This record gives sequence, C-alpha cells and structure tokens, in this order.
Amino acid sequence: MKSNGNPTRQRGTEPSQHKSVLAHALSYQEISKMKQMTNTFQTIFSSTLICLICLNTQTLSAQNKSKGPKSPLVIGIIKEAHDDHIVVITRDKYKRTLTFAEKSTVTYVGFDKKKREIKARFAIRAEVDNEVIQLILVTPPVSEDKIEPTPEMLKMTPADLLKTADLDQSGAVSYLEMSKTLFSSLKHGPVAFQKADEDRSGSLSLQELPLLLAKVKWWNMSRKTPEEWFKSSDRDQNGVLSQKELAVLLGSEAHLGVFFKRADKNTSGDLDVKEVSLFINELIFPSRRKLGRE
Ligand SMILES: [Ca+2]
Ligand SMILES: [Ca+2]
Ligand SMILES: [Ca+2]
Repeated sequence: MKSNGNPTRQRGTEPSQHKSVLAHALSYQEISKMKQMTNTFQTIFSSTLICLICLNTQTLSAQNKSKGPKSPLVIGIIKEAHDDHIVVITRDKYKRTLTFAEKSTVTYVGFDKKKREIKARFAIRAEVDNEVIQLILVTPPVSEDKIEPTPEMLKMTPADLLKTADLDQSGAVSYLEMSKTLFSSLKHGPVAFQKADEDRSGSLSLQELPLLLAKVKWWNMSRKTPEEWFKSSDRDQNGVLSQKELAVLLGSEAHLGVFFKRADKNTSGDLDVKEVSLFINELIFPSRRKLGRE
C-alpha cells in the first residue's frame, strides 16, 4: 500500500485535423479566417466542456459522492476487519465490502504511532473505485452524537479550550477528545484533524489546535457578534442580506440554498438582522434549531 497520484486528468483537445481537406480550394486569407474560427470554436468548446465537468463534479460531491450503496466516497464504521478487506456500515446504513490493494493508501488519523491498526468499530473515510480502496483515513472509534459547545466555550482562548477538551490531561487533544468536546463529524473530522496534526503525533498540541478550530463552524461563527457578521456581509448596505450576501457571511456557497431557506424565517426573500442572529445562533448550537422547530 503506498501513495498514488490523482488519476483524473482532462485530455486536451487536439488541433483540428480536418483543415487540409479543403485547403487546396481556398485562399490563404480564407484559410487563416477558418483557422481562427476553428480555434475560437475549440476554445469555447473546451472551456464549456471543462465548465460542464466542473459543474458535474461539484454536483456529485455535494449530493452523491458519499451517499448511496455505490458512492465513491465511503464514510462509516468498520463492522469487520480482515487482512485484505473490511466490511463497513455507512452513515446511510449501507453495508459495503471494501478491498485493499497494492496501491491503497492508508492514513491513520489520531493514532499513537505504535498503536496504528484497523479494527471493528473504527471509523473510516475512504475513496474507492469499484469497492477497491484508493485512499482511506482510519480513526479510532468515536461516538456519532452531534456535539455542540457550551456558551462558556465561545469565549475561551485556544489554551482554555485545550484544557477543556483534554479529558485525560495529557497536554494535547486526541481524536476521541476532539470528537467528544469540540467537533464531531465522520465526514469532516478525519480530514480536519489530520491537517491540524502537523507533527503526526496523533494528538493536537496548543500550537496545532488553532488549525483545527479554523475548520470548526461554531468557533468561526463566534469570532464576531451577529451584528458584526451582518454589517460585514451586507455588501450593498441595504439593511438586509440577499442569498449572495449570506454566502459572504458563510465564506462558502456550499448548501447555500438550504441555509438561506432555513435563515429566512418569514420567507421574504431576504434576511434582516434578527433572522441572521437567530441563524448564527442555530449554527453554533444546532440543538436550538430542533427545539425551535418542534
Ligand atoms: Ca488528551
Ligand atoms: Ca500533534
Ligand atoms: Ca444587502
């Protein structure tokens, strides 16, 4: 099992090979005009194609990439671990049998170097091709419960948060500790933790913790007051936020429509300060959203 590069590459459009057929009947000017047109057409065509591919990839990654019985991204919990394959129950409850191959790249996230292993109950996030593992991130067992911060945590410094999260008082935050106190996500947790754990020690030091926090919604959202968020996002300063301006606030267009609908309580098509405050509050404390709804 070793590293392998990203195999998806677009093949460039070859220069047209059909021009010579007509060439003898046309003047030089006509030929160069035709060449220009062909080139323009090719440019438009290839950029359209690339756009379509990008759009398609984006839609895929947003909707299907990790969902369904054949998704190329598998996120779930190992039910059985064997030498050459694992049986995984995905978040959407599909049973997947994934095989290891020579080229499978395995990354252990949140493991002490000496204790790296793959066992039942461990969580995985794997990119697969026909159920053959290409890349896999393995983490120790975690609870799938959604966690949220306490109001006090919003005002804490990274050093205070480390003390709060470091349940075994080892001086650093393990993957399990992160998942219990700061951030719990089978999909985003392994990636965020791995990136933050720069020295690959299996836990996050005080230096590394801010790198993780930068990926955590409640942390980011609590860096400013709702009023400050509103002010800095209302680009045309008309006193309400449009969908585009909400994207400014969120720093991303991912699931923008869903977020906007959720925020626009009175379905007016824009968001006032009150709606934005409520929305930010619900992003930080997801349980308040459920309570508000039911
Ligand atoms: Ca610890
Ligand atoms: Ca570390
Ligand atoms: Ca506005």
